[in-house]
Amino acid sequence: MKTFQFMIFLIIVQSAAGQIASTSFEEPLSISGSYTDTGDPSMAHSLLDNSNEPLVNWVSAGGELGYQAYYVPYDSPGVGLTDGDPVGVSDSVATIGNYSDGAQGYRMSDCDGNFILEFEPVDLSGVTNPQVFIDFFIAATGYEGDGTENASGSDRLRIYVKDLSLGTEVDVLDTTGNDINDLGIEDSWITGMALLNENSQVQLVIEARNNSAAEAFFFDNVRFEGTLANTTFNNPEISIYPNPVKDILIVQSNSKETKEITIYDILGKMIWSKTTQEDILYLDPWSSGLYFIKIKQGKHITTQKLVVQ
Ligand SMILES: [Ca+2]
Ligand SMILES: [Ca+2]
Ligand SMILES: [Ca+2]
Ligand SMILES: [Ca+2]
Repeated sequence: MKTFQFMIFLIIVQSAAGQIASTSFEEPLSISGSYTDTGDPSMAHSLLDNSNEPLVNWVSAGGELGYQAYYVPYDSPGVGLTDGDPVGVSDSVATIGNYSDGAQGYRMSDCDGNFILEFEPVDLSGVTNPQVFIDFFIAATGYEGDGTENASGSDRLRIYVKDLSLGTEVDVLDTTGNDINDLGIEDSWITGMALLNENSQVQLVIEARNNSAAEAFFFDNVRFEGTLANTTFNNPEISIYPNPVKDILIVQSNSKETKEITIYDILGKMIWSKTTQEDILYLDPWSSGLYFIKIKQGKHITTQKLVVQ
């Protein structure tokens, strides 16, 4: 019961709408031409970037979200991406006229198998009303089959978000069960979206199956949005930073009075406590996630969400 009351108290936090993570595929260098897989097309494997070929992977440097590409063969394997295909980061607009945001996007064409793109997981700790958006463009052509078979005559596009905390999935788009041509979603940029779960770790995934140069899927402007808990205290005399925090937390105050600092886990269980006059706290290596920090200084008591990376 105490825990329950504690949680209600904590709902009174200032907040601000914002973008949590995004990519517009603008950071990687765009390289023209085809990508040629050097792996075995009869085996599922992660795709490697090759020199002087379009990049299929990206490691985030703190700006745009990263992503990793994989290939999964048909049940009866075809040539896959070993024959050289237009996939990966591109600035080519020959088919589409323009990208939906900026000069570059990501394309998946003539895969002769399944092209899987997994984005870097996104932490939704402390984010309320989280949502994901992604723009996609499906080139107008004669797709075959309804996508229910893992075969060359069964084109398919699925965009979904894995909730890594709950083990669930939510679709942004799934053409499985339909001939893509029957869905009326070709030849224009469409913004897909899905509602996500608060306080989860989530991962956007694209699964594309197509098998001709005319069959091409394009993607741009991926963004995770939501309302972020504010990192400033209601009490202006005390501030904490950074938040998210790794191991060193600064608790700064105008007053020189002793601070009683207590950290709780998400269930309201106290996991750490210290009475100090120092401003610098060296935190224990807790698992990443959402915590609450309570600071009592003289008559002031203030509680705030704390995200540990
Ligand atoms: Ca872009
Ligand atoms: Ca191919
Ligand atoms: Ca068709
Ligand atoms: Ca096809």
